[in-house]
This record gives sequence, C-alpha cells and structure tokens, in this order.
Amino acid sequence: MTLTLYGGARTRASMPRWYLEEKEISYEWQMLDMRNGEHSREPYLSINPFGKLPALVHEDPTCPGGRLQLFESGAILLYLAELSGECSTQASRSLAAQWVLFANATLATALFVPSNREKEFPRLMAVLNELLKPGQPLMGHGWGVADCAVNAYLAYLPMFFPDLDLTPYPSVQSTIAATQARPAYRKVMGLT
Ligand SMILES: N[C@@H](CCC(=O)N[C@@H](CS)C(=O)NCC(=O)O)C(=O)O
Repeated sequence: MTLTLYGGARTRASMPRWYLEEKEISYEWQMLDMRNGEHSREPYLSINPFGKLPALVHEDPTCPGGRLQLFESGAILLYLAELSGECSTQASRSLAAQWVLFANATLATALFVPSNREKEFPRLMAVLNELLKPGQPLMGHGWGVADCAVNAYLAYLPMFFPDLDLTPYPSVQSTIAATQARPAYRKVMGLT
C-alpha cells in the first residue's frame, strides 16, 4: 500500500502530515509549487478538482478500484485515524469526528474570519482553556487525531497573530508550547 500526501508551503497539509509522522505511518510527500499554480492544473485537479490542498491518495487493493483519493484535511485525518487503528469503536469514531469538525469548522472560523475574532474567539478559548489539561489527550489514552486537529490550530496562533495576548488562557499556552516541542511537529513545520 502507498499513501501519498499532497501539500504546499504553509497549508493545512501540515495537519495530516503531523499525524502521519506522529503515528510513524510511512507515506510519500508531494509538495506542490502553489506559486506556479501547480495545485490549479492537471494532474493535481484529477485528485482534487477544487484545486485545494491537502489531498491524500491511497493505493491499496482493499480500496474500491485499488485506489482512494481524498480531499479536505478533516476527512484525511479521520481516514488516517482509521488506518492507524486509533478509532476502532463507533464512540471513538464519533468523538474523533466531533473534534476534527470542531477544529476545522468552529475553531478555524473563529480564528480566521476577522468578524468572528472579537466575540467567538475569546468564548472558545475560555472553554478550551478549561478542557485542555497539560499532558492529557482530548480523547483516548494517548496523543491522537483530536489533539492533532485542535492543537494544530492553537499552534497557528503565535504564528499568524503574534500580538494576540494569550495570558488569560494558561492551559492553551502550555498546550501550544507542548505542541511546539514535539519532534514530529517540529519536523513537519520545518522547526528542526
Ligand atoms: N477545508 C479545506 C481547506 C483547503 C484550503 O483552502 N486549502 C488552501 C491551503 S491551506 C488552498 O489550497 N488554497 C489554494 C487555493 O484556494 O487556490 C481543508 O481543510 O482541506
């Protein structure tokens, strides 16, 4: 079986790539040159017709037609969580979906849609600050897909909004620091 992850510089491909590295799943990394529009033309459009990154291709005889093509970082993460064996029950699959959807829809919107940042962002941060316990995963017994999705967005905060005051959220701050210290995260973000 071959897994190929397509991404570009500073894209959400870092999320599924981080997961693959943490779980030591072997994969091929295809970095597209977005400045030259490689994501907006063939052959990439045959993988994601919307021309957005990331996308995953899984060549595997057990997939219908021997090959699965997936776009949307959340769908890719959930598929990888299935492959890694992290989500083996209905309840764990549903909780994983809850956190991945929360990260990609609710949290991402609060962060990156400027009109939401004033009200929605502090509201979410206050709750996350209570829920996040340093060293404890959001679900399950070890670092997993929920932590990957949520913590990847939290770790974007100092990158995209360096002036944002996070001191009211000490657990969020510790979570960001713990994320930045993880070797797999550092590798994927080019911090090593
Ligand atoms: N909801 C999608 C968002 C994908 C997305 O917007 N990707 C950006 C990079 S982070 C992209 O490909 N932008 C290029 C473009 O829109 O032309 C996901 O999570 O995968």
